[in-house]
Amino acid sequence: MSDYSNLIQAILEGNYVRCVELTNEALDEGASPQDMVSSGLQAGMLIVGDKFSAGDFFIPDMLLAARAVTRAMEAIRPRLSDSEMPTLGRVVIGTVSGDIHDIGKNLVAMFLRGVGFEVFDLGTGVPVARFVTAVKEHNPDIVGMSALLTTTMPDMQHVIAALDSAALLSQVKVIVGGAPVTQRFADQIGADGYAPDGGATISLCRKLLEE
Ligand code: B12
Repeated sequence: MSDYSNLIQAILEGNYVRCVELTNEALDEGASPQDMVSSGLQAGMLIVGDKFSAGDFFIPDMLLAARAVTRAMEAIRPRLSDSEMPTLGRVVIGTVSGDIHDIGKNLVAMFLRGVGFEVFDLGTGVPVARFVTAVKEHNPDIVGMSALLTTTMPDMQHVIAALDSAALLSQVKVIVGGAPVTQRFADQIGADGYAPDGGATISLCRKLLEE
């Protein structure tokens, strides 16, 4: 395994030019693309997530780091087939029906992609039935729902009930989030987890997949 400390430093600095340079240099020197993704890019993004959760990083820092990782990933992609791409798991995510807020949901999706989850983003105003068909289509490990309105939060429970009726609930872990959502609400509706931000969502998803 190579030393990716410079690459990780460039990610933390949000320096995408340096990040792509270091990626290409390492590839030219024969570094393994898989190793670079998992020990370099994903490892760097995990640190970014922790710093965001700890309040040391803010949304702009996170966006810059995510851009650096995305650009480096673009350089690596042609050298990896889909099956070689290290993936931590599959996540279907969407904002529930009647709700058009997507900034937080997009951030969460970006965080998860950054650390190596395969994310299927269903967008906003996602009807209950669409979550169910998406689980059948994509066979995810995790279903994530976002709600920013107190009036749309109850839909999360409807999705859980619909997954249960379709006998799909035992196959997935359900996580919920959004400004009005709390751990208490998540427990009440029978969700498997709640996270207050993107960094915490990474830890939550990793923990749920270890169970
Ligand atoms: C931006 C915004 C809008 C934008 C949305 C743009 C967009 N593309 O998203 C616009 C202007 C369109 C909008 C519209 C409306 N809005 Co608005 N909006 C906001 C505002 C100011 C910020 C939301 C935001 O983006 N925050 C930043 C992100 C990063 O934070 P976040 O969403 O909470 O996400 C983080 C976490 O919650 C978590 N997370 C989020 N999703 C998920 C999912 C999972 C699975 C997990 C684990 C974690 C997680 O991680 C994220 C990243 O750290 C909030 C105020 C607020 N303080 O929340 C009001 C707010 C949510 N809106 C509100 C309202 C009322 C509306 C409208 C009804 C207004 C109107 N009368 O038309 C409409 C709703 C239309 C609809 N049907 O949805 C109210 C809701 C009140 C309530 N109690 O329900 C709020 C609270 C404002 C207020 N104080 O009154 N809004």
